[in-house]
Amino acid sequence: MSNIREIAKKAGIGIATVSRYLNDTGYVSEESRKKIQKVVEELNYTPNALARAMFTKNSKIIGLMVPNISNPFFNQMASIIEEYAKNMGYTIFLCNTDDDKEKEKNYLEVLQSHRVAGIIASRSQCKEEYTNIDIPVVAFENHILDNIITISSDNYNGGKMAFDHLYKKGCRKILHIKGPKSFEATELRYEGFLDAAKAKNIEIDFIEFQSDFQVEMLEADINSMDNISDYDGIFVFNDIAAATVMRFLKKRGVEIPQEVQIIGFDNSFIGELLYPSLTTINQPIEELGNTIIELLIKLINGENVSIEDYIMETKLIERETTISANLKY
Ligand code: XLF
Repeated sequence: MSNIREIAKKAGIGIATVSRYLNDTGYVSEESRKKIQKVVEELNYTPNALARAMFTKNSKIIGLMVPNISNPFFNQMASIIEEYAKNMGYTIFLCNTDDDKEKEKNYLEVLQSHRVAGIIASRSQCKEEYTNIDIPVVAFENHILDNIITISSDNYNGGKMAFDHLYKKGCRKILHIKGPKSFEATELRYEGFLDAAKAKNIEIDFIEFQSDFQVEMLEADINSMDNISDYDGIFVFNDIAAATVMRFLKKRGVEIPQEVQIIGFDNSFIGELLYPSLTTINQPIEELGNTIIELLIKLINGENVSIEDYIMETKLIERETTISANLKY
């Protein structure tokens, strides 16, 4: 017998009413409330955390939606958020959306029905779906609605830095491998990169990847690039895609950085594990993760938080995929 049935039977009240009371989803007379509460106490009914959350409307669970958990950047970020949340007494409910609007919509419903205390929406593909949500939400990278805070790195400036670095290292025939159009962050990287190139009168070739990390997809994108070795500099929109590009080049016998220099974006842990190690633009993952969860908890606690864009500084991390000397032309 389920708990709810047991309570209903003992209290002599319909299951629907008990459910309405426990879930706070509709009218229950004062008399029935008292009866149900009495049975709850008699049965020593100890709801699990989730049920307690439904019961008290005050869960200590935070829904963390990530677009791609197999991307090292997002698994690093999830760990940082989890650690901070744990120290504040919260548990993370992890949802992997795969950048899929339908999956995100479903998770949003699940999180609401589980009465989570707050939601972190990373690289959201939805907008109006968030309109009537009465749970605090913060966004990472993609903007959702005007009343939702967005946190991100300074992607535009990061894109500029990536170009300036390749240029300083002597690259003149440059390719940018950009992210999908629905990623606001990588669109800004692309714009920053292009603007910096324009300022130096350099034409950039570019191609667009369909995903930020699904090996088969990245490899399919790369395999269509016959002339990739014609370039002397490549800026790839994130580190994990840069790793795939490096593998492809090395399989073709192209020397990195002697023949082509590569720069990624993220400074996630894989950059240092690659050979040669990856020059990249640092996103301050720790600061981003901590800011996201800190702001969300403030909102949960009803503290005053300014609704604006929170943008964290990016910086260049020089490693072995770009040459060590600055070339002067
Ligand atoms: O959404 C962007 C694309 O990929 C994100 O910041 C990342 O760089 C993480 O790898």
